[in-house]
Amino acid sequence: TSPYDASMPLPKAELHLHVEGTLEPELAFELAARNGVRLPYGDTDELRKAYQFEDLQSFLNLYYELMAVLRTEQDFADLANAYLARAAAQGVRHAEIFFDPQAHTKRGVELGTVVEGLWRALGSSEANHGVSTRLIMCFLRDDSAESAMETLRAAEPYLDRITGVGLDSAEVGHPPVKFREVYEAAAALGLRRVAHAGEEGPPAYITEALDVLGVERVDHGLRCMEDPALVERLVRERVPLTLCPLSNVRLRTVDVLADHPLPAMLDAGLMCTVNSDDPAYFGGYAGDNFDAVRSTLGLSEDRLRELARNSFAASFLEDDEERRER
Ligand code: ES4
Ligand code: ZN
Repeated sequence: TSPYDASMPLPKAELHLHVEGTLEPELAFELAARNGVRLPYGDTDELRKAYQFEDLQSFLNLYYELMAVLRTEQDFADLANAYLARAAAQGVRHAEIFFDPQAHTKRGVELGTVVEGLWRALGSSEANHGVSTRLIMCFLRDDSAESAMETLRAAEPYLDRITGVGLDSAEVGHPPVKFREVYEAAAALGLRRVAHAGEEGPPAYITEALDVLGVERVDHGLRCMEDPALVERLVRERVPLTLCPLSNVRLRTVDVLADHPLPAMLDAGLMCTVNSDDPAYFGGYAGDNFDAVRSTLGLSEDRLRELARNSFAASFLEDDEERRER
């Protein structure tokens, strides 16, 4: 019950974070130089000017373009280490980190390079940053189900380091049911399941992610608010939603932060968490998202503590680990 103190950020877990979305312009240019990759931007200022998005797709175009600089294990290690240092400084004690294997394998970067590289950072994160981690492999929903299944099979040698699967990229027109068999196979391998749903897509995609894919959490889930019966179900089943307020503003899912439905969602009894999504692109890491909803949405200290508590409760940490992190 201590008053808010910005010098002591609230301990929290980050549950919705794309590691490729933590690529800051400075690191992008450093890696481009190291790998002899030419970026179509003169410098970091010019690149930053490209960070004005109309919608999810306009962001994804830049997100995939900049991945060209990620080529070696060390690149992925440097990327993840930079994220973990920033996250730790903002009170993140545990991070469940998404990565997009197909975005790399289709450019000729092997899955092993990605996983081994990320693991160089994640494997020593508790010691180096005081942040425990989990890795969640996402399938690109605008690629085929066959490609997703091939990716799952290719990941089998690395499953000791991969906790779960997710579903991301362009949502509309790519309903969860497209990935039914892939998620069944993932479940059979003992993987945890999450999926983006209801970011730009309709509430029906949230229902489908729960019923067809068997997800334990819904990433975003914002548009559930259009369907009162769905809200009631999500409340009753205590389905965690990993919201990303600054992302929603930058991708124009909400007009301005002051209009964000987070307060109404909490009032409805939904199990919300606050996360950063692609912090290098959307103007803030986990603590910045907490600060923004605190100052702009006027959430009480109790609500902020509830959000932090939810983040650990909705994580894939075991109960004993969870108590230690908090
Ligand atoms: C993403 Cl904000 C968002 N939505 C869907 N897919 C993504 N991949 C990276 N960021
Ligand atoms: Zn996301």
